[in-house]
Amino acid sequence: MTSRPVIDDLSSFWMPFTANRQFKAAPRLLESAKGMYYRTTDGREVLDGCAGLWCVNAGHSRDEIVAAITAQLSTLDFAPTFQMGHPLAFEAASKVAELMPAGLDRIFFTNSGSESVDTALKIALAYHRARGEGQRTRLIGRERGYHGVGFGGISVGGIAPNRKTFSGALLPSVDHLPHTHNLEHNAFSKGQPAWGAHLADELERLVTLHDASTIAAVIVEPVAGSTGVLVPPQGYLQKLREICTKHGILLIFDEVITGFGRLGKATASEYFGVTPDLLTLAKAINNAAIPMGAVAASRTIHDTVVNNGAQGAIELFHGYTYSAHPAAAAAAIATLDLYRRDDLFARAASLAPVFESTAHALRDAKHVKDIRNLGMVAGIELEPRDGAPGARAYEAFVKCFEAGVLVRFTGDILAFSPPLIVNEEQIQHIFKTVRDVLATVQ
Ligand code: PXG
Ligand code: PLP
Repeated sequence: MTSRPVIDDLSSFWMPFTANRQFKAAPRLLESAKGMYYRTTDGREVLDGCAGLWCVNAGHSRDEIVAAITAQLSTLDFAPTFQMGHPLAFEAASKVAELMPAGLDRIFFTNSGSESVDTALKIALAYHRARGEGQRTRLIGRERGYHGVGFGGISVGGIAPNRKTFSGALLPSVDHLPHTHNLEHNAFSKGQPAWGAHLADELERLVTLHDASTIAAVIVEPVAGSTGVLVPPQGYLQKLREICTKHGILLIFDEVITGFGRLGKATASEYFGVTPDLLTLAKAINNAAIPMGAVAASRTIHDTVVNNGAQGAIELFHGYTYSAHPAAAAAAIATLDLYRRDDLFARAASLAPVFESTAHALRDAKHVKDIRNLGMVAGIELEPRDGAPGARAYEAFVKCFEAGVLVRFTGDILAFSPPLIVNEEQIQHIFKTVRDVLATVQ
């Protein structure tokens, strides 16, 4: 591939979730990618330890996906899906539905995880209204939850900096469960921690406080990703499911990160054996080749909303210009075929034990305070530097990048979620690089 000159004006692009001034003073630019590797604008190979942003589960620039998108763009670039359709939209929905837990086979397409979350919250309200319980408008999220950046998502979300600036304009009638993270009880847990299922009982407290008749839905990430890999305690999700069912509250699993093989099954729902009523997707749905997200709804929810509309009337006043965009739909079909052909979810399941032991081998590395993992996700929490929270993990992230390994960091937690095509040697290399880097970090 020919190298283009690095652009010298970085000022126009206002970068998302970035320290803009710091970045532009010392940029890190990626120019191409193939399989497990990025290539930087200065020609260095960087092993991808986090699947881009937890999204490129089949590895980069896969020929089958690229070919599907290219062919689609020259055949049908765009078609409306408001009162119109195109075949790939329906085919992509059927393929997604096949991978969902039994009963969640009605698929609403969006363009991102944030849109999926806001869509799921709105569907929950629409469902209750359609069945004559329109007073159920309260939404329950969880501390430390990340549900994207829409007003709905930050309202149910529980990451303080994402909410603070906008606190006066968040949705009314929202409450939060406590998060499940507890190092006193669960430090260095491998897989699901033993302690903490009782934290789901806090939902009963919120039901008593607000009354079930006011609560529409509970939304949680089955495994919280963005906030630093928080693995649910054994039995916790089952309990949440029981309490929601008992009180007629919808359970939404935000599977934007866990969707499509991250835990070794298509969904976390399948992995844990707990079925929500609504399930949000994005990221790996089409290997992140074109923006796309989706909400999988139970047939009951779909039928209640759709069958309650008057004949000839729109049943749900919601949708995006690019819902089921032809190129995104083509990419999704090609991606889901690829996952199946290469048996990537089973591959993730079979790599998970090596991934776990390799991650936990860093227990005695400098600054390490906790290591946690499930499937092909791991988090390494560092002792924060005195008076400078986040600075140590940032330094580790930059040094790893310079050493040729891309990791994510959030606060003082390093997160790992490589493409599912990763091999054992690459897993060893990722964690060895982190160990070596941590030894040099102040
Ligand atoms: N829900 C969950 C559970 C997510 O992880 C979103 C919603 C929002 O998706 P969009 O496509 O609107 O970004 C996410 C996104 C990180 C990181 O490094 C995580 C996300 C996005 C960017 C960075 O932890 N998660
Ligand atoms: N703003 C304006 C003025 C619009 O016309 C539209 C869509 O028609 C939107 C926002 C929403 O855009 P999208 O459908 O891509 O979410």
